[in-house]
Amino acid sequence: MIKNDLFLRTLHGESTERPPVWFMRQAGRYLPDYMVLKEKYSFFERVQNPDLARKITVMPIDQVGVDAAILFSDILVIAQSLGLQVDMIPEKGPVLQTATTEAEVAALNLENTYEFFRYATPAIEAVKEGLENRVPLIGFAGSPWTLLCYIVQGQGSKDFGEAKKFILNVPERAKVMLEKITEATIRYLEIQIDAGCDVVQIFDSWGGILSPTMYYEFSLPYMERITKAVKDRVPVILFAKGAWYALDKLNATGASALGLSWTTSPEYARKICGPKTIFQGNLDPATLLASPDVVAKATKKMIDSFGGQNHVVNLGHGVLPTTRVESAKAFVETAKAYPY
Ligand code: 1CP
Repeated sequence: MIKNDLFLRTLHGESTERPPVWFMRQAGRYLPDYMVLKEKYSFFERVQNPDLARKITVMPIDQVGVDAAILFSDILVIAQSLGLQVDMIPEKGPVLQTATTEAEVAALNLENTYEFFRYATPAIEAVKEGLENRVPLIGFAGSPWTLLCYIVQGQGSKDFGEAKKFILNVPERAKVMLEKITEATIRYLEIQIDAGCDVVQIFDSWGGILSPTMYYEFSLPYMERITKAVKDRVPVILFAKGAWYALDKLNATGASALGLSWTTSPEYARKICGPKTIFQGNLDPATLLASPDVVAKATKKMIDSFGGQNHVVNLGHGVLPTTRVESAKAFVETAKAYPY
């Protein structure tokens, strides 16, 4: 039914003629046409208005030729669905109403999930229409730990010290919060799948700032629950940035593929998980700041080091806002010209 199903075939473990390619944060950030819409409409208008969500999500398919689309939205919608105010401040990033006290955590509201996400179904249906079955659509959510980071810290941070202090000082309260986020996330992913998302990815962007012991207690079990809840419906990709030490355990969750950040070598990942695990990644996003010929060489070398097959070509984290379209295209075209 989907014309270019290279990405889906790879996630199902089939051997393919070449690796599929897409990149994290491809739907916003750097395309000039996106910048025009960014000037005109607020962030959540772009997410919730079906016509804008469709335009933005489809843009990288038409303009850079990737093999999969990722829904234009944000991981922080889960915080909104729990009743917290989220403001996207231009040039600064998100600022959230925090929840840290016992009463604030108890007030995180799971009653309103379906009402809050009423916008999502028409938005996703519009995106699917815009894609005309050309490529699969990836739905996504943040991991519960990564959401807790923002809900406790109230904004981005280099070390998320407040979030770590919270799980250390009041671990039981933290687990109440993680449970609620997990439940809201499962519901939201089900909505995305019902509306037509073909694959889902969980972004554990701040997984790698935890020690292994803390990771196994505060992140992994919740990612595993989410994976088990939806994996029989669509393939699940787990991207735990920097959590190289947990690859074996992430691999045992039943996820279809594991995303790798650029600080994990493909050789190491293969040694831990074996040749059958499907990896996604992992070019350093800063590489795309270089000239197109440098990008092409680095991309080819990266693909070589995965050893052929069972690989989705991607970056090791989101594309940087200053990336030039020519360099993004060189990345995509190198993957497309890579014969197995
Ligand atoms: O108006 C704007 O352009 C604001 C910038 C922006 C955009 C384009 C934000 C604020 N979110 C998004 C979209 C977004 N976020 C997508 C959509 C698809 C795409 O761009 O391809 C996705 C998948 C995300 C996911 C996301 N949001 C993550 C996980 C991935 C990652 O990069 O680690 C995280 C951590 C966020 C939080 C967030 N939202 C926005 C910003 C600037 C941030 C980071 C805040 C910080 O920690 O400093």
